Amino acid sequence: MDNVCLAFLSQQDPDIADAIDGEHRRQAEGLELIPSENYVSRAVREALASELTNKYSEGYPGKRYYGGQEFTDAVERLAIERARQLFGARFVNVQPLSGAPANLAAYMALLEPGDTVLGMNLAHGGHLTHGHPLTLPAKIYRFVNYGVTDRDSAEIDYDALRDLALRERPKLILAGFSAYPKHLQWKRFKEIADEVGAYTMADVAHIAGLIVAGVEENPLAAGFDVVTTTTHKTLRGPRGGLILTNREDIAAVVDKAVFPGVQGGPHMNNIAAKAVAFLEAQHPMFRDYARQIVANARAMAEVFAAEGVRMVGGGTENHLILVDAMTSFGVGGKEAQDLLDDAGITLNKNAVPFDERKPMDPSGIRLGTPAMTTRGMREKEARQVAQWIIAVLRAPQDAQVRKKVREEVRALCAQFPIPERFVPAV
Ligand code: DSN
Repeated sequence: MDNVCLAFLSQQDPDIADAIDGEHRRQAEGLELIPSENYVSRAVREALASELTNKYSEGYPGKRYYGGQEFTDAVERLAIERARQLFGARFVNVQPLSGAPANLAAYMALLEPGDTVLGMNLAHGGHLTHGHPLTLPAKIYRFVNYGVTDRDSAEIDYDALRDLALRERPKLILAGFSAYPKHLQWKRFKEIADEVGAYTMADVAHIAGLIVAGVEENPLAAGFDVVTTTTHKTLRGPRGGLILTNREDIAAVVDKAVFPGVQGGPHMNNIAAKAVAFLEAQHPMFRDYARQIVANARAMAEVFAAEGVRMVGGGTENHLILVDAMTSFGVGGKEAQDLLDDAGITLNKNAVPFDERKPMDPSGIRLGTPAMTTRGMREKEARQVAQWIIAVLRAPQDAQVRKKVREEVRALCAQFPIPERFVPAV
């Protein structure tokens, strides 16, 4: 067993222990390029595995329904205070279990059933929870989609968004993405929302780590009413969510929406792990990591551009790249994902704007640099990874190419082991 933390589990439940050990090895030996994934520190995992998982703590610090809260209150207060400092927010709710419940609670706080929301089209880089018809929010509220200008520039069409807002008179304008390689223009969103009297909400799940490091602009500084995020992407914490606001009136309704509106007892082990990750993110080393994420993504994009690979928007301004695999290599997104998996490189298939293929087998692949940057890889390695991707996708029939890349990937990963800690011990 490679994973030294499974002493009890391996004796009691070898099946689960073996599966976890396999995942441990997969992560250690493979190159992780899914832009929403990362590695947490050992300290975060210790908090996650702690006795706090045993405790029920419905309510908020100082206002719980059950007894025995002296330590849970301390944990949640620390998590709130650290998140406030990190994001420059007056009010933070640290209880959302992940991004989807955070968004649902934010909608519940701001909207009445039937209200209109403008959210970015999933097919243009938005997110399922921003109004996809299969989701609960879309059954409660009336979502109208906006998108990008055209196939090539792939910039949000802010003029069309303004026209849509004037026509639809939304109660809320939502900015955020899961596959968009450009900066969001928070001020444009805010101006349009102000013109029609709408609330502004930013879902910064992908770029939260870049925001707290000052690499991306903070929508709260642009006057946004509410910001939601996950904690496990660039922010490099445990799986979880957050809701932030500078408005006291909104903070009060957000707290009621999270509990009892959407959730029951908070997962206190998870909140402790968030607090640990926030302390790590306050360290100056986190800023270096965030800057390097963007530098690595640019280095990869430069190789793709030089080799004539088509990227949505022509490159990247953040941590992620959308490659049009179909146009560039004649290989669909699903096949590209599988071929690269076979070569030890994990990323995900993804639609490109105005994609003519189906969502389950779109034209694109989405890749990002947060996890490889956490391992300490820099531009030189990023350029090498881009060359490997090109080599595999240019030779889809050639298993020898994939075998060679897999061996080289494993050798590179051995040189850059997943770190156990990101900040010095105190
Ligand atoms: N599944 C996440 C992502 O990969 O972007 C978003 O929820």
